[in-house]
Amino acid sequence: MRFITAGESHGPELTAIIEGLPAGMPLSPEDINFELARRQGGYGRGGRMLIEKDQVRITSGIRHGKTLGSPVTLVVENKDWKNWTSVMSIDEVSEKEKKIRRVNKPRPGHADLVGGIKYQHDDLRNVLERSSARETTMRVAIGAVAKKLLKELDIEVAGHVAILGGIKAEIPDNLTVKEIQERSENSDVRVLDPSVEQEIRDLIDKTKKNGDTIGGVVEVVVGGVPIGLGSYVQWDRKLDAKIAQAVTSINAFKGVEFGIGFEMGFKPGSQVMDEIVWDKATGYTRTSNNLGGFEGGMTNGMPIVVRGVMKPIPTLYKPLQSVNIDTKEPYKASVERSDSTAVPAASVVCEAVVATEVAQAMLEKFGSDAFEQMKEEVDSYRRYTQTF
Ligand code: EPS
Repeated sequence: MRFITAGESHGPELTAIIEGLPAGMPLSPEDINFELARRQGGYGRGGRMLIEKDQVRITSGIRHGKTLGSPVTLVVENKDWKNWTSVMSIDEVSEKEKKIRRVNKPRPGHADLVGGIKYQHDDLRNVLERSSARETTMRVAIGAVAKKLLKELDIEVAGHVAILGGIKAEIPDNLTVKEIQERSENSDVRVLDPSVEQEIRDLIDKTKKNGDTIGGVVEVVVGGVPIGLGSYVQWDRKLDAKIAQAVTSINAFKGVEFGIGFEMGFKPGSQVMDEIVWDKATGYTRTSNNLGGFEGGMTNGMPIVVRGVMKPIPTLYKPLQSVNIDTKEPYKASVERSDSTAVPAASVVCEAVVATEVAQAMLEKFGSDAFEQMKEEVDSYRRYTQTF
């Protein structure tokens, strides 16, 4: 399966094309709209989310509720476009009109300056329109399709916020993937620990009042994964490496870890490796999951546990020092409408990108022309791994 996304933040539409889905897989716009709505929620979102109500239009690849095996095209309209028709016009506009909402004071931490230098853009808006996290809408739409495929194969994905603005939410032991889904869904900051919710909301309010922003850490758990997705035989076939790339490709994500992650640097091997047990009912399992479900770049059958860190959003209402690219004079950076935090939404995006990588790995390992055939192969492989 491969995919590509397109679209500017204030352009007419966002688009994604997905190729390589098996034929005969059930898929409806509701499956995708459900995930799009989840991404739009979360305490701390800015004014734009009051304008948008993301709804997908599927324009190819589905007939009578099932995939055809042909490319699936997804389109989401930007409702805000009607306020930007001249600024974002496809057609040439007058020199005077070109100056409206021109960006010439790059924001530190955003792609503005480097993108402008690289693509020789006189107006840095040409950079920020595409480098905007609006793009994550389509990553979530693609992820919704991936999640649908995984769900049909008894693989479940859940995400939650582990840290927001330095406030740590407890992660109770032994929760099932379903329980993680339910708990984070019931929290407007997507934490599993309700006792810190108010403290987090207060911090978001205070941060907003100060014209500042906060980041955090999100965690995604994938349960029901067969043993042996990905491969140790070549560097670019390791599934944990692919997931790491996918996570750090989300806007503002700067780091990723699996299982107990960077804590491994503080512990001896005897406290890190996950001991192997076998049982007739469950096959091979582990007594712990410190490695987050990966050995040698392959899934080991334990839940995948991956965390990503999101930096605070670089658009600050209390702007930082920057330079005017016209005069080279020191200047305060441009202020664009933004969110004080998007970490709860980012946990939904992280679920989507991880699901996309796992779905791709499933399609690589199992016959992927016809979905019914794929399901049979997955079932038979699961029986094989249990008795190996
Ligand atoms: C974003 C800035 C804001 C966010 C946007 C990402 O948009 P605007 O400039 O229109 O207010 O709301 O996120 C989305 C639109 C979205 O759908 O998540 C940015 O600069 O990255």
